[in-house]
Amino acid sequence: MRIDILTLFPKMFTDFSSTGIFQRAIENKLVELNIYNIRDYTHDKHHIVDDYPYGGGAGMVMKPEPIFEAVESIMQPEENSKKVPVILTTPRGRLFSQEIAKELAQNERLIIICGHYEGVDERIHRNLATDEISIGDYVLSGGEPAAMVIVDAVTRLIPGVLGSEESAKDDSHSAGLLEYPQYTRPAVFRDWEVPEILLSGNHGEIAKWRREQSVLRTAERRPELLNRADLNKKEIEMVKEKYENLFKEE
Ligand code: 6GU
Repeated sequence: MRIDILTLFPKMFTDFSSTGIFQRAIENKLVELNIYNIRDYTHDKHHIVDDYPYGGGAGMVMKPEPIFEAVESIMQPEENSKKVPVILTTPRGRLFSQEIAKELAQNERLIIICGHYEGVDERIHRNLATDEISIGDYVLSGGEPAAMVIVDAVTRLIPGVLGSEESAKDDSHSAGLLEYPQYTRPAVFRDWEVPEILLSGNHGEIAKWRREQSVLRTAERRPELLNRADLNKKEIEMVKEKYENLFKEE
């Protein structure tokens, strides 16, 4: 997958792309990450990328010309450029999720424009972006951290990016449930013991315990996720039972 990021702060991406799974994914040619400085697509002496909002008000607005020019120039050699999603990171976008990550991972190319919270000219929203994504209900001063979140979540879904030992299939959210507790050695640390079942070697029982832990943890912390999770009758009973018990103790 080729990912092109348009930003006013290209330096923010240097460590990001040269660390951990990206470095390996890039070396193995599974991912190509290109960072473009929007300022390089201006033609005036001062390389101006923002301007005052028409109608007045606080803050500056990102100008349309350099962003349109940047997107059009990096799409240039591509015959199927109409199929390349152009994602604008913005707090008013659709809320990012594992589902959206899976959807984006199907593409051969992605273009991500890092917006800034004062806003980008509406013509970028309407006539250039094909998708608008927010990573949560809070305000960031720029879309760069959001772009990193999207790129991280998407690239780890590309076949071959994760080694088998890092398999993504048990991760929190992949089955609509939070992840079960993980332990490593030592078996006893400061009097805190690893649950006995994990030392038993009984893989069937371990899998059962983990699933149960995932369900209970999700019920406790993110009950709204349970509606869409695939629970069987026994699991639904278990959640109800535990919740009743919790209420009784209080
Ligand atoms: Cl994508 N951008 C900004 N500026 N703030 C955000 C966001 C994005 N998602 C949540 N808050």
